[in-house]
Amino acid sequence: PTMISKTLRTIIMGPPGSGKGTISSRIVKDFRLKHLSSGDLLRSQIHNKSKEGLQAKKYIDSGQLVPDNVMVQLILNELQKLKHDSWLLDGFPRTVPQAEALHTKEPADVVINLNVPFEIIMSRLTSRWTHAPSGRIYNTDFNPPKVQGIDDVTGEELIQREDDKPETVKKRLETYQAHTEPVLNYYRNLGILEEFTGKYSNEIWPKVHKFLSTKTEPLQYTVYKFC
Ligand code: G5P
Ligand code: MG
Repeated sequence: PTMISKTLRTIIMGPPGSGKGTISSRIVKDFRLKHLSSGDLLRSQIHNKSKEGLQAKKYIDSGQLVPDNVMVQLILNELQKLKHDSWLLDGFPRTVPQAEALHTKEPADVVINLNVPFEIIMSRLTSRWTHAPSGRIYNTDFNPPKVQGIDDVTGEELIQREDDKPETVKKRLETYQAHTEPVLNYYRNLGILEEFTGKYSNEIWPKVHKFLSTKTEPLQYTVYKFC
């Protein structure tokens, strides 16, 4: 008999620097899900100098949230293109009104929360290097590029995100506590929140893989050395 595979709609949440991008790239390697990162999308809009990008830049650079109406429109528009796909949404929703708008139009099946202690986040972000066009992430301690300052895949330059300066990171963490933590309760009440606690992505990853494998067939399981 042919297996009928239903689409799986997933959200990944967690404070800034908790490893959403890191875990997402592992998920899309091992499962048939399309990754949509609100931050990567905004940064590519800024790079292309689009109207939304120019509007968003001042909020991002100061560690504040882009207004809900802009974000909701942007993300729902992208999700329209993924109607028949399984997806993994990273960085959205970040406020209760965003969560409500998403729930009305494109409800998620599961929400993964990365519960990483605040103390260890600060140093991660200040040593992060990013390949802006693809969103590929490196860290001078955790996963350095083969050549310093250069993307492994394209050979292009890596940049430090404008909002990874210590003062801005502090502001982002405050914004998270004020606006995004309440979203966890929203999903807890819907009964679809799954929490993963740990200090390291390599500690969290096997648990995420195991959990997602109960929801959809994995393509493979990639093991990462613990460090
Ligand atoms: P973003 O882009 O969504 P944040 O702040 O939510 O930004 P961020 O910073 O991208 O999240 P992350 O994806 O959770 O963090 O973490 P990551 O990049 O994978 O890991 C962070 C660093 O730690 C990397 O260098 C990685 O290599 C390293 N690392 C990972 N695991 C480990 C480990 O185990 N050990 C060690 N030592 N290192 C590790 O949003 C940016 C802005 O866009 C706007 C807002 O202004 C926001 O501030 N925005 C929105 N505004 C309104 N509504 C929305 N929905 C919005 N979405 C975005
Ligand atoms: Mg990210």
